[in-house]
Amino acid sequence: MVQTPQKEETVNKFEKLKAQKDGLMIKDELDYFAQIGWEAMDKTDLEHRLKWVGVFYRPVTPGKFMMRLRVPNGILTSPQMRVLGEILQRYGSDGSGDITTRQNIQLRGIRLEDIPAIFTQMRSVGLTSVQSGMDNVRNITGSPMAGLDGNELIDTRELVQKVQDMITNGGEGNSEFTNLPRKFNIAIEGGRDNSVHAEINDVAFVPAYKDGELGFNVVVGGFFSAKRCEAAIPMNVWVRPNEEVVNLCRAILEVYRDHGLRANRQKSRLMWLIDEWGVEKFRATVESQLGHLLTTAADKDELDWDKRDHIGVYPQKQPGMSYVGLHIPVGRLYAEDMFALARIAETYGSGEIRLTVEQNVIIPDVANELLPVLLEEPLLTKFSVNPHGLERSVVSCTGAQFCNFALIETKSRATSLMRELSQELDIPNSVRIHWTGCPNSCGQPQVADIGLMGTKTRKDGKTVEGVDLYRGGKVGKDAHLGTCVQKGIPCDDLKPLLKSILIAEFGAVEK
Ligand code: SRM
Ligand code: SF4
Repeated sequence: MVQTPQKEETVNKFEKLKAQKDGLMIKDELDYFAQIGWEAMDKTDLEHRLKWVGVFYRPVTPGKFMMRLRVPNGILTSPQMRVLGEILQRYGSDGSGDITTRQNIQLRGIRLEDIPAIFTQMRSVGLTSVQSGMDNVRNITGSPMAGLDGNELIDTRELVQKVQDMITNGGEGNSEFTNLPRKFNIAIEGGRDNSVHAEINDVAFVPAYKDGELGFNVVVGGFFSAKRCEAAIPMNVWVRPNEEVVNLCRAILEVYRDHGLRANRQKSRLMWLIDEWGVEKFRATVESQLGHLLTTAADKDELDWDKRDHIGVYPQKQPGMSYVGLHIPVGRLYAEDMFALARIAETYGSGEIRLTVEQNVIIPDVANELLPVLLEEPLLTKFSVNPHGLERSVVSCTGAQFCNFALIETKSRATSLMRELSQELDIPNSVRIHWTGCPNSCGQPQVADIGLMGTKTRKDGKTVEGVDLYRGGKVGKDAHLGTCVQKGIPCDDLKPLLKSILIAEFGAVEK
């Protein structure tokens, strides 16, 4: 069962609040909160515990909450997308939705008094937001092409769902895993191109053949934080693509919950425990938690392709079918976009809508003869299948519009700067540019060709918004993290700098 920290003097504020009342208990108080209103709520419940049900108080927009869902493997049905649109519609211009860097959706503008009704609506279509914030396991990512890709090795969909169900008790909440030392990220990759960024997860499964049998090698400890960023390291374990994955996730989470470091929140992610123990002891402790020995890792994994962005039209393994990847600028959706996506998915596809960690959308299962009509849909002028190379691969975290950690505005700045640059430059290939508003790195600048991390800097004697420049992030096969190469560039000076990098290194030419 849930462990609380051993020594009184080592207890930080967050451990105290979890020990006082488990965040999940909030679930039974939502009707009451809706009656009394957010201003009358206990401050700790408001600012922290609500996150256990995926509801985030936003100090930037008091009274308008953010709701973070869980979208396992990034797959939604059109009725689910329509329900999300209906929820947002109520909030008019305040209501928007963002596709996140974990293949997930966050809704904005939500009022506390509506939350009980929203949860009822969500439950009616099988959606949950439980355990999506604070010291819980985040949305579990999986191959966006699962079940569609002719070159796929393992279909990740059922596995991701099973792991989520284990952790969340089928979406209802599971107090076994609501008091982890810190957040926890899990990814399951079934293809060759490492579409989930396995290396930046606390636990990731990557396809590998062991003695001719297909399963997963397991890597552990990847994470980003303001203090430290690390790529995951091999756990020297191989598992079959079945219950073994679920059981291993459970055992790792139990070990992390019961032994993870809790004194200093800056040193609580899984890698800090692995540092302290060494990976051999970590592995042995997981084995004893499981009650059996684990199989040693296969010599090599099968991640041997460059990463694909899935934007455009591509054939599926099902004959006569294609999937259509739409570019959603910085992941932002409004209610009417959600309704249009739901309609398009039903009219031309199987009703399924998939999300990617690049904050884009895939409509699968489109019969090839319907493609010409689909490509004429008005929505595709907004969400292009063929965006300019500079707009195509922009990823951005939330930034100052809604996030109180932000040091700069990101989404609107990223959109306008990339639009300006794409009007001035021709470029042969897309360039992966990731914006993140602060060192927490939600926008993953370390995986980008060009990563931009918000900071404050000085210009003409004044403090201004600026960025630290990251370079060298490599994704797909042989992924490795980029590093900071230049600090404190005022945002006003960024355009000429980016232009010179794009011309010198990415083959861009002035129009
Ligand atoms: Fe994040 C905290 C947004 C992916 C590292 N992240 C936050 C908060 C909750 C802070 C807050 O309370 O305001 C942000 C909410 C802002 C808002 O209103 O949207 C926030 N993180 C996001 C999202 C929405 C960025 C996006 O625009 O896509 C992503 C939601 C993912 C999801 O669906 O669950 C998001 N965050 C990430 C990632 C990327 C990833 O998972 O691949 C990271 C780095 C990877 C990692 O965690 O190892 C990330 N977020 C953080 C951290 C630093 C964690 C640490 O160990 O220190 C924080 C701060 C914290 O947890 O204390 C943070
Ligand atoms: Fe907020 Fe910073 Fe994360 Fe951006 S990187 S969403 S600014 S916490």
